[in-house]
Amino acid sequence: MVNDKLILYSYWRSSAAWRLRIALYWKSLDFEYRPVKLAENGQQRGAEFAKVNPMMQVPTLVVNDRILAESLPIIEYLEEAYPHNPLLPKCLFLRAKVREIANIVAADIHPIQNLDVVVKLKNDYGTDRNTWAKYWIERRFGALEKILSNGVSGRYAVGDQITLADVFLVPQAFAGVQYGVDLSKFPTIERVAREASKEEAFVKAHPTNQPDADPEEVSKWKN
Ligand SMILES: N[C@@H](CCC(=O)N[C@@H](CS)C(=O)NCC(=O)O)C(=O)O
Repeated sequence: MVNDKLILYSYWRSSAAWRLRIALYWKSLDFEYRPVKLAENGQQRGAEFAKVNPMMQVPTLVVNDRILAESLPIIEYLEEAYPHNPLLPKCLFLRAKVREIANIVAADIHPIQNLDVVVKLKNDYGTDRNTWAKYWIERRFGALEKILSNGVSGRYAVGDQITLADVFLVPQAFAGVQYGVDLSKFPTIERVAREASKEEAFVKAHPTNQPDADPEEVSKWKN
């Protein structure tokens, strides 16, 4: 396990890859970073990467020549393979709660605003990407805010320890801001995301700190 060779296919701006980077840094695991330049017809659609991941998405993690995709199961794999610095609480109820929050982000928010979806909407139906994404993120954040503020969150999303819930929430909150979401409408989400973002693993995993980050793009970002 300790000698596992890990290769991460990532893109600096990808919020799904950002989740996995946080988990890798949180567990202090060494990995090789391989950038995949995502764009409407980007490198993810090329024959070479499609062989690595037929879903043509990042993140993808190669573990000793064997390929894993999908951020949530990959992080669950890391959690089981490397139990130190856990990202799931011991209490079974809270473990389920953490997974509930991660799953809301992974299954019910992120896919609706993913690149291939918004490109199809724009090209076939003329839908404005920002209006669409902002609507869905705000709608789901409304629910998530109620879940978190109902005795679930502490210093972080679930209680006072960093968990998978923060790993998923922080990149999604950031993506929301880029799409024009006003986080002050969701004070618990804003507070816990801000708090978790201060942790070293979250700082290292931040898009701006990746080797493929594009400073010109960064200068256009909303804070
Ligand atoms: N469910 C996947 C989602 C992965 C995903 O959609 N990644 C995006 C970047 S955030 C991607 O690679 N998009 C490529 C595209 O839409 O063409 C996961 O959790 O890993």
